[in-house]
Amino acid sequence: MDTKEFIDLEDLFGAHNYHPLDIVINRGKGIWVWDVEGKKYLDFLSAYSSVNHGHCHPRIVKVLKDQGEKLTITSRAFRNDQWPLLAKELCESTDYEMVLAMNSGAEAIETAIKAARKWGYQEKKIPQDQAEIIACSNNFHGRTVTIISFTTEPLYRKDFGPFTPGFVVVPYGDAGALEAAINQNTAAFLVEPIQAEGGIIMPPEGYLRKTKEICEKNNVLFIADEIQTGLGRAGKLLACEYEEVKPDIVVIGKSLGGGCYVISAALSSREILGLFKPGEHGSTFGANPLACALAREALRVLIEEKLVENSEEMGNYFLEKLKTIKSKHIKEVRGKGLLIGIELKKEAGGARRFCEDLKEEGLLCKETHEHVIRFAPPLIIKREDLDWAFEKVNLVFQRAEN
Ligand code: IF1
Repeated sequence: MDTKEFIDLEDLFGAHNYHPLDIVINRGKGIWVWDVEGKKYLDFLSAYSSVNHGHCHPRIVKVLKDQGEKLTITSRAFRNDQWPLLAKELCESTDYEMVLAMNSGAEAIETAIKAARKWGYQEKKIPQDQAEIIACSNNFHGRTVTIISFTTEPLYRKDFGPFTPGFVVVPYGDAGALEAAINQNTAAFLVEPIQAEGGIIMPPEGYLRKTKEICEKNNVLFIADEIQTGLGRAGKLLACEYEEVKPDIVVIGKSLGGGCYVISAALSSREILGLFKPGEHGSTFGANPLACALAREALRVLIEEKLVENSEEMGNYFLEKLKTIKSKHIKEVRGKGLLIGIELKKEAGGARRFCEDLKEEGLLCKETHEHVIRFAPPLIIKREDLDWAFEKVNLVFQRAEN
């Protein structure tokens, strides 16, 4: 079957909840993917940071095979031999006391919300059903009904109500607004260290530290959504490290599964996660031995191959190179580590056409929020591959000048 046949089939039987670039991928290796016509592309999106280790990393695929032949799913009705080891290794490498594993990012965010509410009632003594959680404008935390209850993007909400109460939204980047929104029923503040989907938006310097202090002063939990920014993507193991902030709860996902599987987690203290009692929360697949074995190897690869350091170094290198592009269409180039965005001026006609052009040149990336081209290559990427990518990006912008 060729590209068109696959697309027609997908459009006939698959729900149209996405508008993908028209490339049908059937193979990946490291930073490269191939389409069904055999054409090779540099993956500059990494499945939204799920493939930080590169496609089909040999060490991770080996664990997929070995564990896949040994034991995969047990449910939490029984214990398995991988979860205790992952829990220990994850806590030790992030300096947290306890972890709760789920599957998707949205489920781990839901877990953090439930933990914060429970803490609010049991520890902070908020009256039943009165707990409030403060989130930020322009946030992206997932797609469940509760999570879209506090999105500010109409597209994610329209026709999906009624929504979950108990959320308040304040402008992202404005610590004063957070302080003003806190009351005696506030259980937590939920924030992304960098808003990735929001357009690679970085808050003003000091914002995370300042909001963390405000939370501490008011006995409010600080929850960081590091699903996209964490595990090296933004150049640190956790992006909150840039401001030496240790969240009360941190949520990770995406590349925790090494690009081979799904697993997410909420990490916190014994005081907070210890509040969950048997039966109160869970998931059939959460902490299954296949996911845990893969996450263990993914963590080891991340550390042993120094992917966090590489992300910081290569990110700085590429960001500086991008800043040298002369184009009437570029408003700003910004990012941290290998999470980089080029914001275009409104007159540029949207980021989509640039992504289409880059695809033709063999570079796969995706627009976010109409005017931002997002670059997020696998963290294993080397300087010469970034040089190659830069030539393509530069070419596409020079062509668009006329
Ligand atoms: C889609 C974007 C990325 C996330 C943060 C939680 C979640 C995500 C910070 C939920 C998920 C995804 C979901 C995917 C596209 C994607 C995305 F385009 F929306 F902006 F990555 F940048 N917190 N992000 O980024 O995690 O439940 O999906 O595992 O929904 O189309 P999930």
